[in-house]
Amino acid sequence: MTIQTVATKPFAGQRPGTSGLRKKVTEFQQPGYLENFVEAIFQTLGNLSGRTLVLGGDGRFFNRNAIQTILHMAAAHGVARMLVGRGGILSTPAVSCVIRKRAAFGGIVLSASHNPGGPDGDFGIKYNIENGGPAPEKITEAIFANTQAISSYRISDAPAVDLDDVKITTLEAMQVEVIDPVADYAELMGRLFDFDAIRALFARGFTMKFDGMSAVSGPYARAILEGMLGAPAGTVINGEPLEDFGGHHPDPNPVNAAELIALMSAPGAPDFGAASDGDADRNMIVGRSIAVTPSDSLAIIAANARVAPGYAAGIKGIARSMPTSRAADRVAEALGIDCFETPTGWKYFGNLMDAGLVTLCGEESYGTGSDHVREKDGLWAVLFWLNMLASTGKSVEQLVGEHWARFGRNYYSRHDYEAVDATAADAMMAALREKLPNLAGQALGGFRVAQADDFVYTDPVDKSIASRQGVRIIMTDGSRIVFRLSGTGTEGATIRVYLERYEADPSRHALDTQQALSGLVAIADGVSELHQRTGRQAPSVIT
Ligand code: VG1
Ligand code: CO
Repeated sequence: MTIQTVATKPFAGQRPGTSGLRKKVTEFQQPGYLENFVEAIFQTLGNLSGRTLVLGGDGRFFNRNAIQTILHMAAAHGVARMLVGRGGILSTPAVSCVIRKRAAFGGIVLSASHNPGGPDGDFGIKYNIENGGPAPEKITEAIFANTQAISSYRISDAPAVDLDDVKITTLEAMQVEVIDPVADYAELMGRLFDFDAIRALFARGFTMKFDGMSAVSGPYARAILEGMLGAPAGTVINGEPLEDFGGHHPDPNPVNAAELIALMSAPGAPDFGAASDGDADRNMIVGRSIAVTPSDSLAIIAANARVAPGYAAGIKGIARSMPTSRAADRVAEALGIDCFETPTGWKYFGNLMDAGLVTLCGEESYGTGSDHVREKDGLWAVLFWLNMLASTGKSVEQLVGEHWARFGRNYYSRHDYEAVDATAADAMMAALREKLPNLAGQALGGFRVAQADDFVYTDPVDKSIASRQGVRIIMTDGSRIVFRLSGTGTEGATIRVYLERYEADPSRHALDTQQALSGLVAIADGVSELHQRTGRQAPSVIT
């Protein structure tokens, strides 16, 4: 067994997006493509002797091949020890948890998250640093630069490593420790939440369905909900991770999880419903006939955080991505704590959490989490809701209704236009940016523009600047329209239009969301000329 140096060439377009490098599986299957990116990671990290790295993925097609390649390259780069989830499986929050708990140097996460899997689907890879969170831009840019300069990679030619049993083996001089993918994570959850209260809730006959969408959250949900918390068998549906996610689109929203939504409005519906995404970092919370918007979920968790033992001392601050609704801002104000507004993508929350400025973070895209790890965490959010339901004895509908009555309701929706011609999308954004200086002060369809800009973020901790993070039009009454292009799509461009309107009056809290936002939708279309420019008459997905 020897270490080989293999000649290769740089590949175009290996620039990581919102959440690492995501491409079609067929692109990753090109000889040298994955190796190029992994070599670039190792070159960026420098001397790895004595270091431990964590490795695992969401189990999608190509996961096992990629794990073997990465292990063999890690051995060739002098990594001392690799911790790998059994079967190559680790959810994104579990990687973050293991990095922190075992004081690893970093980790490699294999996932394209909510993007479809299978031979015709997507694959993805990203590097997480020693705080357990996604590498900051400084590192991802260095990795990208290395992918452009590479002419060879190093890899061991040793036979494949057996990953199906929890045990320690060696590959060249490197130790490979196969770990139980669930154990560390489950232990952490048990410390954060009142498992006794949740167990008692299930023992009283409380019913729930958790939709694993045939992705990686299934084993975690089964072990914790059905195993540790005593929920009846069958509580977790679609709980077996499949390489193609059983054809599901593992992006938990009311459109993709239509089966769960239907179940929750049918006669005899369970008390509580939840779903997670491909790599288990997202969550959808559903009550009887109500899907909780992620922005509201963040705000409600923040307002009730003290019920959970891990948050009994209160929360230090909240951070939300810019397009996320301002529901959490009102809670922060009431609690007398800060609410930070960051660009889209979890990597921007890391510094705030490390500096002790925030405890809770959230994104409108069904992502919620806290400083227990440095990734968003789907099952964590579900357990938080269970803890709130158990401790208050209230239903999801009650918790949401009472929250709106106290803080007002932020009507919120995201309209996605997927697989749009990239040139048309870029032209639309460029034209919008040009209009911005003239929008302030203008009256638009019953609203008046207070501020129109392209969001620039200055990290309060390291002062790094991220610009062009989304065009926003903010009205004098606090309503907002935000436009940005997705950084995770793999086909053409995806335009996201985010719409928000605040309503303080409780007698107007039961409006249909799309109706409540229709005025803003018309303004968004008028200002952006989206329909003319893209030839699309309606969004591909409304959430
Ligand atoms: C999307 C979401 C963003 C999220 C990102 C990664 O990014 O909008 O909020 O952080 O996915 O989530 P974009 O650039 O397509 O809008 V995941 O579950 O893919 O790690
Ligand atoms: Co995800």
